[in-house]
Amino acid sequence: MSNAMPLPLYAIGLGSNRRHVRFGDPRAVLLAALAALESDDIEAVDASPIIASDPIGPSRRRYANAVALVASPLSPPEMLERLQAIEASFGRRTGQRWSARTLDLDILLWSGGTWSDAALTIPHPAIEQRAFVLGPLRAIVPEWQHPLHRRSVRQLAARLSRPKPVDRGASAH
Ligand code: A4P
Ligand code: MG
Repeated sequence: MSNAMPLPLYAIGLGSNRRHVRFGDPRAVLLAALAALESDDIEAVDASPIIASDPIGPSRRRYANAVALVASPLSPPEMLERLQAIEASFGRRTGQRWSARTLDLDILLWSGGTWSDAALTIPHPAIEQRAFVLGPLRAIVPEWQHPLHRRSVRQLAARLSRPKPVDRGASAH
């Protein structure tokens, strides 16, 4: 019976742009985070290569980014809670107060489709705008259909990297 249903799949986005006192540079932080994700109830299925990406937003430091594909019976809120516990365990610098997080873990996609409550939105709303998400995602699940855009990860990545057409809104009529 327990094998009747495949476990839900989650695509988890990993990002870091700070050194960790023990693990080292952001790339090493992500390797440690990938290992920390695995547990009794989270099975690692695949992981993308780790990429270096230019920062989007206020920070000046370059990021390391990756995406992990995991199988887990956890519900989305339970998965978020787990990810936040892992983030917290990476966020502390020895001998100091809690500092800026070294690790950001986001739920990007879930095989159950969509989820929306005050604390959690799946798919992650910024996927389609972020090359540092779509690139690693395409490396492991190119055919995964985004449940709202009805396009595959491969198509979303191609759209993002394509030069934008000139807006001819007014003259189009
Ligand atoms: N939340 C809602 N939906 C989700 C979801 N699908 N997965 C809520 C995870 N969390 C979700 O997140 C704030 C709250 O979002 C959570 O408490 C949860 O209830 P956070 O990670 O604590 O805060 P944040 O990091 O400020 O938000 P977010 O959205 O993760 O930040 P961003 O916008 O992702 O900014 N540039 C590059 N190149 N690479 C990066 O990885 N990352 C950021 C982080 C900015 N620029 C970057 C990168
Ligand atoms: Mg986050």
